[in-house]
Amino acid sequence: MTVIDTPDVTINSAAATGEPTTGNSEVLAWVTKIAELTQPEYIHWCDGSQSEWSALTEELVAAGTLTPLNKNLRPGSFLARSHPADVARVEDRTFICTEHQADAGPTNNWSEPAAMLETLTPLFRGSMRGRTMYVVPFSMGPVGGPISQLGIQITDSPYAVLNMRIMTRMGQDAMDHITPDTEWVRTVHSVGMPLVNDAGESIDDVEWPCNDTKYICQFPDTLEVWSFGSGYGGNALLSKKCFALRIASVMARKDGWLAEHMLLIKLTSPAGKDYHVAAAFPSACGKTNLAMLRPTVPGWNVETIGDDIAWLRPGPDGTLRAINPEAGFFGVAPGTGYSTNPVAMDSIWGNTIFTNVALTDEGDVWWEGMTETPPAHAIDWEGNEWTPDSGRLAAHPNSRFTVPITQCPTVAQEWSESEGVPLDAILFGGRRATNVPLVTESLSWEHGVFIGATVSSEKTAAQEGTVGELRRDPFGMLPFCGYNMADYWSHWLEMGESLGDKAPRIFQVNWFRKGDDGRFLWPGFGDNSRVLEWIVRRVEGEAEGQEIAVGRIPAAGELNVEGIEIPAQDMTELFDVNPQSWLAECDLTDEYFAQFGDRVPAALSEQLTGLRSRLSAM
Ligand code: SAT
Ligand code: MN
Repeated sequence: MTVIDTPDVTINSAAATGEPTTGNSEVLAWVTKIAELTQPEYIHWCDGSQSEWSALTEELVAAGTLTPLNKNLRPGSFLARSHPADVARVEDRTFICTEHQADAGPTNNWSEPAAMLETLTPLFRGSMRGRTMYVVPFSMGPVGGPISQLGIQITDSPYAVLNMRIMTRMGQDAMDHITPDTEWVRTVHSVGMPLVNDAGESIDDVEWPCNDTKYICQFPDTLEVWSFGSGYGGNALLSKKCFALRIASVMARKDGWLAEHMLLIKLTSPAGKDYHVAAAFPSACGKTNLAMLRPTVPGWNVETIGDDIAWLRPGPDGTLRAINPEAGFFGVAPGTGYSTNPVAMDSIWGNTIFTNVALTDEGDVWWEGMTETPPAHAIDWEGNEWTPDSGRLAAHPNSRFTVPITQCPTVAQEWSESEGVPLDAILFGGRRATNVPLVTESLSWEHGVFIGATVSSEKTAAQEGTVGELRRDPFGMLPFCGYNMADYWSHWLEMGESLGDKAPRIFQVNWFRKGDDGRFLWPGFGDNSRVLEWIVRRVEGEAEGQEIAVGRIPAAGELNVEGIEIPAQDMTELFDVNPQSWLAECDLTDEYFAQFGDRVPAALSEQLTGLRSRLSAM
């Protein structure tokens, strides 16, 4: 084993290496160690350049992993089809590895770190044989910014490298900032399909290599991620959920900030004043749509800063500052069309990687909901002939587009402001047919944290006066919190205390309330700007609101519904609070909290008691 101090020294006896792009001995030693373990044929140090992008896309087109799309219709864009069993995050294969199980908490899969490394080591041993190992330096947030963090991903997936270049600030600038005294996160990813077997014989590659065995492992104590067996999205782009949420949430707790599953927008009022709003929703509740909202209220403007992850940190002036640590969107394709999200449609005009959507005869992409009329013929996401009569979906329901945020026509100029934007309001929401009003302001920070902690979506359509089966997803973070969820609530409470009167206001929103007849009561989409307008007026002290048992709702006439037809009866139902049904929900909250034992902060138990007594007094 040689220590690399000059570019032309090979990194170990087995692997040839490109020129290392750093002199940082810690990085070099780590890369060497991973190369010795995984035994790649070649080591490529990524610089993030356009020529590197071109070379990698050409290579993947030749390998059949990528299909170039019609240059006239979708320039610079590619389609990837994954293995049909490698299409989404694998929550049951995702582990938080800490010494004590209680630190991972009851909502995470847990393993003791040494035991997990014992499991992982034989899997990674030789896992990159015959492949190129890519060293991918990246920054989450503007390089060198006060809220940003650095990382390196080692991967044997060039598809992951391409996506990382869109989703992060990837390349030499990030590497140059990884100095001996900077903290950086080490992430290792292998698709787990070596091209040389134990007998030393070569094996043919496939278009989408992966392994039936999958592990997505976070080691918060050592700031490491190890991911094995999957090439897909959140399993393979380790900057995203693994680092920016699971690892970062632990870093944030230590250092007094917050790593959140939130979109981030800038709102401008008719008076020309700017406001910044972050919103947490569970997956599939419309975060991307809200991030790209086109307001129907005249004079208001919404600009996009982020659609999935926000890092919030108190700034020098004591306000809570927010950045989007990512640089691209990894959006769900199905359901995205000009009628639902024209901004997203205009963002993906080109330079986009599509995964698991359908390919049209013209060489463009298609998915359910992209256009009203499906193409007469296409190749579906599994590579088979498809017509509207096939009785199958053309695109996988979790098919995705990866696109740089700079292509978003509504991107705010502040999207790359390294100091972050000052937050005025935080929104929590789920998909609730019953109980939860269209908008409610929390009565205090503690009450807001209680609302965040009890976020849920209904699994089954509920009947009148009853609550459907609830899937709890506190803060939309259920699969992404890197430590005990109850400790995370305590951290939120402490953040509120230290922010004091500079803390943003907390609101609960629910676009999905249904009437007795099963109809949505609220038009949603662009009309959600009406709710944002009320929220801003509350922040400005221009709207009084009306305090009810569950929080503060708009007083009669305060919600601007000019220009839309909402029957008076529907308006009443949108804000209706049925005490019996809410008390039943309080019992479910009690049951939910019980799994966290005495780690549940007293302030949240008090909030539950307070809510019950307000409901009982109705
Ligand atoms: O696959 S990702 O985790 O990146 C996207 C998602 O599931 O929200
Ligand atoms: Mn997400």
